[in-house]
Amino acid sequence: MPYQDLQTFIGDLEARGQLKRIAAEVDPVLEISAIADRVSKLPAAGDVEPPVTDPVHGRYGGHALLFENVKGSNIPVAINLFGSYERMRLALGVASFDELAERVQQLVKPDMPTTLIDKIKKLPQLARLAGFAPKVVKRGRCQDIVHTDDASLLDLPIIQCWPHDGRPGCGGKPPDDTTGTGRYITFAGIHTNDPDSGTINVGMYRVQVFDKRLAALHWHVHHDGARNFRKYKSRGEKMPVAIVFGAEPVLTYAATCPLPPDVSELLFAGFLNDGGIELVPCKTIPMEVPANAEIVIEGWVDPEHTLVEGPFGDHTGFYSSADRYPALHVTAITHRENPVFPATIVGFPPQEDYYLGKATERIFLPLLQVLIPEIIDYHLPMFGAFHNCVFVKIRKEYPLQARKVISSLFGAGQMMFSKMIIVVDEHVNVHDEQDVLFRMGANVDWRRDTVIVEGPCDILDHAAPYCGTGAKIGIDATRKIPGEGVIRDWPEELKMSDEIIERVERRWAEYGL
Ligand SMILES: Cc1cc2nc3c(=O)[nH]c(=O)nc-3n(C[C@H](O)[C@H](O)[C@H](O)COP(=O)(O)O)c2cc1C
Ligand SMILES: [Mn+2]
Repeated sequence: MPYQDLQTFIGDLEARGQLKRIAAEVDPVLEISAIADRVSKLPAAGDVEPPVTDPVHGRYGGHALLFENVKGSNIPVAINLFGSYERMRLALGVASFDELAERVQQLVKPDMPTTLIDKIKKLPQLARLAGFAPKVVKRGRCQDIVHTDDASLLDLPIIQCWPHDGRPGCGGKPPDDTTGTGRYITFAGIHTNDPDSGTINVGMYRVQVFDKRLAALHWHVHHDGARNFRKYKSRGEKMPVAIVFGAEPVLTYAATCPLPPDVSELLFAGFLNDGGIELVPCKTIPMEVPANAEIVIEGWVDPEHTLVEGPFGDHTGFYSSADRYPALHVTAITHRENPVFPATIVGFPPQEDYYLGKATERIFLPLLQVLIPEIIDYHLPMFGAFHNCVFVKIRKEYPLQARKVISSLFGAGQMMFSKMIIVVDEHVNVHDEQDVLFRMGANVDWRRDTVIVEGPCDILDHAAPYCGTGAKIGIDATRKIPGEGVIRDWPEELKMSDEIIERVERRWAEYGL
């Protein structure tokens, strides 16, 4: 079973030699970030398990870090906890991501019960599904200590990641009413709800601190937090928001997952946890939060009040521009007796977020296959920073099937942000970047085999002509067959005969090589 709270996870990482404590005093402004950035580029701590097919596996990640002495706060800061394949696997409590992919596949398998006996057989499975729903309990350690009138964001060890963060004018819009500190909450689950259904959404969005009780919430227009916000705004009502640090590590991961809008991350975390997440009611807002969390910030968003948020050194490797985002008015901060404050930084890859993305790549493959069954596998290369590049391997059975896959991906949830999709045939190793780019070089006629379409883009894509919209390219690097435009005789790929390969294998020692 996965860890039930952040500190158990931290303790186990330490026992496994995956975590280092830093006793020296460090500044939350830039210093922690610079250390974490450097560590994330070191070889991964511990023994590297071989089965992962990613060339990045083991090369980066260093250790998880626990800063015990952070200037200006008595709360320690944990960073890079999920920042390697090994730690990401531990956070999810599995031996490999494929184990979870298999469980997801079982869940979506379209074998509807037809007979009464079949229905009865399915009952235990349905009962287990019901067991994944969150459960409300009376007391939670996240409320050991409650600050209301004396609550201050400035008491938390909130970090500044990059030098121009929160300084409009540096790659952003000119300053106006910004008094932002440049300090950002970076690794928390932002709890909002749908005012129609009450369903709680948990999304990981950065939050800039402006003052003791004022912050700005950077949820992208395409994400569920923004969707819930629009509903409150259209009702003319203020919106309750809770910012949650820690809790079950599977929930931190779930907050980054591309789930459909009406599927709560709490339910998905319950599935990953193999048991519902325990929740407690907040003290000052109508919202429920994980009982096992370290720290919770409660507050209200006034739909008419925005702040100039950003710029922020982002996972693209560039600063994302300043823009107006909703203001959060803090009403309470609750926490455990001795809490730990989790943070992350994003920047030039690889960083911690790379491994969160890789877990999602594996775990969500079965769901993508329900939508697009000819997909055998896919790979999001590190240099693509999630949205810039996707390699897809398909079983091609009819002309222009790669185009169909490209169009489907441009319409599939958060895959719609993909800026470049390269499709290859089933015998290609889609995780081998050389192999994929070799096919692209060899098999593509740029006029015949590419498609450029306009559509929604990632908000952080600074090359897109407008914020959030632009062009994406699909590249068909598969072998061409009749019906796919003008093709001459398509040559066979080189392959030695099996008989000779077998002979050379048998005689290898004889050659003295
Ligand atoms: C470290 C990290 C930081 C992120 N920061 C943001 C952010 O500031 N704003 C945002 O909209 N999405 C951000 N994301 C992406 C969302 O968490 C992700 O797309 C999630 O699926 C959104 O969930 P939702 O659709 O329920 O809102 C971040 C992801 C990670 C891993
Ligand atoms: Mn969601």
